Amino acid sequence: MASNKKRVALIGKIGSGKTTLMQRLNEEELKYSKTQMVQYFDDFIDTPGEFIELPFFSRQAINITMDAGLVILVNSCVDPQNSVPPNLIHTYNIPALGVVTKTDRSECNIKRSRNLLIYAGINPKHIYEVSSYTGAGIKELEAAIQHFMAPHRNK
Ligand SMILES: Nc1nc2c(ncn2[C@@H]2O[C@H](COP(=O)(O)OP(=O)(O)O)[C@@H](O)[C@H]2O)c(=O)[nH]1
Ligand SMILES: [Mg+2]
Repeated sequence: MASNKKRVALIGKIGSGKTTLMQRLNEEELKYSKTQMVQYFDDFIDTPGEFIELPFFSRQAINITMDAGLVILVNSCVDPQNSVPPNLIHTYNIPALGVVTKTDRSECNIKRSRNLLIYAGINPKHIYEVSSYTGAGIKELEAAIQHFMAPHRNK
């Protein structure tokens, strides 16, 4: 039977680096534009930050997992402000990874990001630290994505 769960859903606050990360994982040219709606790609679902910041969108935020085999919660290490509710990730009944982005920035606080991801329900063993600009940590993240997505993509 064909699987509907072929995609990786990216969630996280506005400006956390979801779209840029997706472009890096897709090896696209990096260009900035704010994600205004849920966008489906071959391998990814990109979502606007409002999804997790505004309770109004929480149902749509759950719906995306109908089409995703993995959810990635993105947190920028230069953002001191948390906006993710505790244990948010447990509302998704699919595997989840946490990704700390922008590790190339000098004011980066990785420990704070890790704590916020754990607070959101991410398993500390499933947190990856990356820079979409330099490519640092991207290989390790790709391997983890492949691990979780292989069963869905081979169907
Ligand atoms: N220094 C740095 N900036 C980044 C990185 N990833 C994203 N950005 C910048 O952060 C801003 C928001 O990124 P974007 O991907 O649009 O965030 P989104 O709202 O979560 O989709 C943009 O100006 C990006 O160029 C990164 O790894 N390093
Ligand atoms: Mg975006």
